[in-house]
Amino acid sequence: MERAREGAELIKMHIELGHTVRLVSHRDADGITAGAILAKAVAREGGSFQLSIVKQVSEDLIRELAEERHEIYVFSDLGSGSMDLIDKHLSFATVIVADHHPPEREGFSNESHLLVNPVPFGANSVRDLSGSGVAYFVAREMNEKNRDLAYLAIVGSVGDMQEIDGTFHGMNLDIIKDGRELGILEVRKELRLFGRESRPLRQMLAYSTNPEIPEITGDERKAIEWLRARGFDPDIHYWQLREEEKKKLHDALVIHLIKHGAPKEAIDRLIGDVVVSPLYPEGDPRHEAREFATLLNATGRLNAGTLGVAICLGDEEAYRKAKKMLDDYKREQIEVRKFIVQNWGMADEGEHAYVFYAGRNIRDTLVGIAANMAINAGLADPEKPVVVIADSEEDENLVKASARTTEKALAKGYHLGEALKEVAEKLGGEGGGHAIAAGIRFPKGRIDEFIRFFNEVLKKQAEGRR
Ligand SMILES: [Mn+2]
Repeated sequence: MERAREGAELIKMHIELGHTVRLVSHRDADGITAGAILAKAVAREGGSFQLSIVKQVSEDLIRELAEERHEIYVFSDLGSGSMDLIDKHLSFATVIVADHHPPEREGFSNESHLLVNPVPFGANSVRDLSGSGVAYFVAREMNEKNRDLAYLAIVGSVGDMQEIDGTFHGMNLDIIKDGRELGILEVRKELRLFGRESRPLRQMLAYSTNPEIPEITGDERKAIEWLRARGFDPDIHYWQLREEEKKKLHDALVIHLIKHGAPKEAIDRLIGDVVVSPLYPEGDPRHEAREFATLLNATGRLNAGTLGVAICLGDEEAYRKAKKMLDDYKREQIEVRKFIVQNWGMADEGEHAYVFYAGRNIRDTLVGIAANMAINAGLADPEKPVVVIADSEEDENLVKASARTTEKALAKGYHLGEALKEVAEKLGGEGGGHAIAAGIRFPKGRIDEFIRFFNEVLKKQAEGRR
């Protein structure tokens, strides 16, 4: 808290001097809420800010930020792993790192740089406080009024799954206390499956992956049957249930899980802390912390993190825009699935891999998702890797491809990242990645060669294994 106070003082001092506060935050829900909290706090003091939401800190990013020549930089939900880079390039400015990731060192040696991070003081970075929580305490030290940002801080915490075991811990509890006192959030003991606000019960159960519900996850018809047999309307939303109906549903699910031998851990986590906020109406994804966090995460992944920040700051237009983006994205995914299912006959099935060339029918950013769909939809033998290729949107002479496979196939000795790297060298392209998921770009005219080389390299890998 002492560090948070120092950070707050520094920010306020720079605001008084008329300096623009340069905010840089991570692009997940935790980072987006952290950025929003700090932006709001600066604006509340009459200051101006400039904000970026970024995927990660690199030396290039820090160099670019340095070229902007600001007097003060505040990093949130990132920066603790880049303290040396910050010292190296931003020595001329005040820098505050408000973060919860384990830091490189316990503090900066440069006197104008300040680390606000609970980890060196004994906090557990994955459950006691998130980046949004650190930002919240800095904001609260700037102005008592910023207590009204407690719900946003908890949305970030939930985004980082700090209550994964079913309850909040550490300094998260102080934030919850603030929010409760102000009447802007409530913690309930409820069903922790995703979709309390926006999914009908049949989908809330059928899409449940954490935990998986035996015989129901992945099968909406089964979910409907199961709900009807217990007297529930499958089309109703969880938030619409009366308290005694919620209790009845919880009991039925627990019995179902026990009957199917689910691990005790899964059963314990089924019911737990669920945070809702009366700031938003029931049925609105922003009403419940997990749905809010999921919406923000999606804006980040679609490179629209600042839209997420605007949503946090109460911009209704931004909220509508983000929802439309998400709907479009989901619709596009459904279309990709349809295309690949209907045209799978075009796939080249080699001895070691399937290669599916989609041309312009699948966007080059969705080839990885498409490859996974081919596996999950049962089109491909799960022991054979799948590659989906699409024309590059940036360069008409290139194609972009993603390879995906299963753990089962990896047991044969395949490493897709290494395979694509090797193939890329032969084709004059760029490739690489993980064993189970990898990508490549290469000249469009060489697809036939790609198919041959890729099968050959996989064969070599499998033989090396034997
Ligand atoms: Mn975080």
